[in-house]
Amino acid sequence: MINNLFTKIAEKDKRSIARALTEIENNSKLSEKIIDEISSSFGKSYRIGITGPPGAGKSTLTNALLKKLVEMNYYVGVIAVDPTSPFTGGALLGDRIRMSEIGTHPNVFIRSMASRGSLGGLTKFASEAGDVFDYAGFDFTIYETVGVGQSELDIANNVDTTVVVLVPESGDSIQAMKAGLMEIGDIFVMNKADRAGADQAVASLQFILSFREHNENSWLPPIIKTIASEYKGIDDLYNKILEHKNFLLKNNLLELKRKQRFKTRIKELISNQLKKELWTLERNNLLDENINLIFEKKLKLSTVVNQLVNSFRNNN
Ligand SMILES: Nc1nc2c(ncn2[C@@H]2O[C@H](COP(=O)(O)OP(=O)(O)O)[C@@H](O)[C@H]2O)c(=O)[nH]1
Ligand SMILES: [Mg+2]
Repeated sequence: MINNLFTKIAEKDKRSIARALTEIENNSKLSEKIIDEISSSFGKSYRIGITGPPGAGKSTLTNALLKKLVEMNYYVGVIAVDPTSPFTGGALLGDRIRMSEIGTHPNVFIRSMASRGSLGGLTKFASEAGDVFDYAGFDFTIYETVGVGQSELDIANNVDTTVVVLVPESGDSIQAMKAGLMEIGDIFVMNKADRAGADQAVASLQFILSFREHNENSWLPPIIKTIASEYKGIDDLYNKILEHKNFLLKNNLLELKRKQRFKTRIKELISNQLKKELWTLERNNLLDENINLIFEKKLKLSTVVNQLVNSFRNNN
């Protein structure tokens, strides 16, 4: 049964891919088996993160990039983690129709996620979904995320190239700087270049980026002007993504990044497992009692910590 599922995924069967993603998302009984199988083949699918403020044009850009990749006969998986995304039904009808059009193309698989639940769960799902696309033999995985919080930084750690999308509105770059987007971008896109002030916005972004730490060996993030709604600048974006990929390959950074991601994931899984085992009802009760004793100055904090750690160790 499950072997049949893997065969089907490897044949890029959309229903089987969807099924695997659902099992993983629901943390079902099968999910562990699926993850074990698919994570053994990681490496082929190139992961692109597209992030930026709401309304910057991330979905429009994703759509345009999808069109370009499909024209080149690539297979692409998309994970959209954006409550306002057309993928999740939050935006204008026109966008939604455009998106679902490309979504029915045989080379494209789109999965949307509302950013509910824990951040850890979100990034776990995002990276495992990437593994499913990888297993299916997809060439690219695109993640669309709203760049406003920690989850985006986590997702940036889980992709190979991070594209930060901004628009020529006053203060947009400053906002992005505050949100930490300046640090994570490998490529910056000034979208809506049809609007006034695009060149000034690029210049001020360039100025801000010049403060980013770099040396002669580091990648200098380019800024690209696009009009995503008119499919303009998309070739540039595509070429810069490939350039960044080649840069990573040339410097042996791609494999390093992937190994690092894998290590972080395994560590997280172990921490979660240990946490579950540690915080039994018994130890939770013990902690409650001891907190009172700390308040009454009858116990030291470090004593309580050591006691709990030791009780865990002795039981294992
Ligand atoms: N003028 C202009 N509008 C654009 C451009 N790209 C996207 N839009 C529009 O901006 C709005 C928000 O785009 P969307 O892709 O949903 O942004 P997201 O929230 O970042 O995903 C939509 O109405 C798009 O049609 C562009 O390059 N120029
Ligand atoms: Mg969107």
